[in-house]
Amino acid sequence: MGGAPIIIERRFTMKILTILTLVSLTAVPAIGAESTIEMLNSKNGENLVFSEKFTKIAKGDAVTFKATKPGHNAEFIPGGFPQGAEELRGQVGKDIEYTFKIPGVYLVRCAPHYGMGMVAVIEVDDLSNLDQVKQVYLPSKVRAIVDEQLKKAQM
Ligand SMILES: [Cu+2]
Repeated sequence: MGGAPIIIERRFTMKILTILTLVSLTAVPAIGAESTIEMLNSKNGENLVFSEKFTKIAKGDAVTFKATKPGHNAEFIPGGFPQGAEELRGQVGKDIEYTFKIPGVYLVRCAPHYGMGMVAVIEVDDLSNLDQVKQVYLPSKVRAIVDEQLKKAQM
């Protein structure tokens, strides 16, 4: 009878398939959280603002900068983000989504309203590049807002 080896082979194949299935299931990377920061003309009596001035998220989380009102954009302030992070440069009037892959502090501005203080601070996991961010040149109004947010982040 030549039946037995075939059954053994099938069982073995099933075991391999089960193992492969389990491996592929556990190998799927965790999907990060998603949040939205709106670009607004006003909020709580303040003009030209992002809906959140400070946001803390985790590595792998994504943020959509939503052009709720036209005439704004979202982009990183030069030098105001961790080394090695991909640039964020949204177009005026367009939504842009960005996944934060490197821990640290990110400074986001709206280019048209930068001098008026339209900025947002995002902390990803930690404040590892705080010294670098403190040394970036910022217009005085922006510096005041950023420092206030960083103070909150350190509490
Ligand atoms: Cu703006």
